[in-house]
Amino acid sequence: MNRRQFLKFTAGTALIAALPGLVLGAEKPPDKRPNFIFILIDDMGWTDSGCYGSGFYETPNIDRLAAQGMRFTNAYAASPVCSPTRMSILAGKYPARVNLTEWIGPDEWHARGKLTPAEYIRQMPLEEVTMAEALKAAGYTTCFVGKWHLGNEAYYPEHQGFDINIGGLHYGWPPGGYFPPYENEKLKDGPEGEYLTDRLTDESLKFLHANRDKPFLLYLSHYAVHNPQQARQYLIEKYKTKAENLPAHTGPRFIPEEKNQARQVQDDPVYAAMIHSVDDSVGRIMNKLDDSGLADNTVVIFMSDNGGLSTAEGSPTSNVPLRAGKGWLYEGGIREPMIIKWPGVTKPGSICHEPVTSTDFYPTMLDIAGLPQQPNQHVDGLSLVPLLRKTGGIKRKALYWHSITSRMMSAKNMTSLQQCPKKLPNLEECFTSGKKPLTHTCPSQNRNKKWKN
Ligand SMILES: [Ca+2]
Repeated sequence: MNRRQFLKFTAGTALIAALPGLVLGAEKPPDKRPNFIFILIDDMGWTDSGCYGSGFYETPNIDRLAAQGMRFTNAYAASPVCSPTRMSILAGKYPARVNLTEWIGPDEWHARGKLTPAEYIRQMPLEEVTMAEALKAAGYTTCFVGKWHLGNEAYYPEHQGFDINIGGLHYGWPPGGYFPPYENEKLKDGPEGEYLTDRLTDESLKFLHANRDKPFLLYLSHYAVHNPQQARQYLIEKYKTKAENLPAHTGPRFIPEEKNQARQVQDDPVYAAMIHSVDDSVGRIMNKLDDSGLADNTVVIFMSDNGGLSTAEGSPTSNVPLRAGKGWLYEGGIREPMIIKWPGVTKPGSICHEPVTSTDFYPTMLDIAGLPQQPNQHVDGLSLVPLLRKTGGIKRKALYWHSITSRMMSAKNMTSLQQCPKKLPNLEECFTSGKKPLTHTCPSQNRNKKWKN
């Protein structure tokens, strides 16, 4: 070995010592950070699935997710309508804190009677560091699929931390309906007969496949089961037959709710068919996780953004035993189905009765990912990890709601406060006992007052 050869050898040895993986071609150790799939359903009511008590809708896959994870019985949306709850999930703040206290739409759609709608902002501000931005900054690939409804194009998902936006618009419903043409500039039309819920699932599966080797956040925000009520015909037929064979309903089909009527029975075939397709979506996602080996390292969260539509716009579902539904600050408007599966941590089939709310996801997901909390951002959220691990409770004195809404469903502006740890009514007992559940709601005197610390 001459001097030149020696220098080359020693330089190479030094490099090998410094970067063994690079020089020897060893594979980079796999990134074991957990993936997240957040499945948000629009307008799905607390009792709209089998595991939450529906005897009409068939949801074997949502029930399977519950059987594999933890099901919450006292989980709340921060608002009884879409946009505010969506902001609360992504920003970890109560809607009143940022004054996004109403679903985003033209003023005339909110004006009711002699009341002037209170002011509210028409977008989630870009200054909010969203859950997606926090995960993206930590190296996660982030994908948004479905309904956004948090501002116009300047505020779309791609400006709020999502690498990919499939179908997310300022609309609060599918502008072209559930079949092509979708009239959605963020989603190319599929073939005739394609169903939107299935398509959004297809897109989600493609994302999962393409990103299976790196940590990701998939935020699948279905347009379903929001109006318009449209579903696959063969499923409608299935539930028509089922409805016709239900035992005769005893008692009123509707009961008064102020100037409205609240549906008391679940037997709408189209709505059932829409729920069925949502359930199929959950099943296909879970199967994909199983088939691709991702299931053990992917946290799956399931939630709805407000209560079931039971007192207006066709009233396709019932939230009994809860009072009222979407748009109201009674329990039917804000209590939600919520399931979290954290593989290896949540005990399969476990149930949690602790009151939790939609602002809690952000700190919870950071905690699960091993990322630092951002207390200045998710100021109204608490990490649910002690509940998921069953190592302790969460320290919260009360939950708060404030809704400026003066709309077709609730004629009043309302605030609500739920004291914790005050014992809540056990609503599962209500199923069997027929007792009328309690509510914690009162009219607001300060409809245009900003949240104060
Ligand atoms: Ca909604």
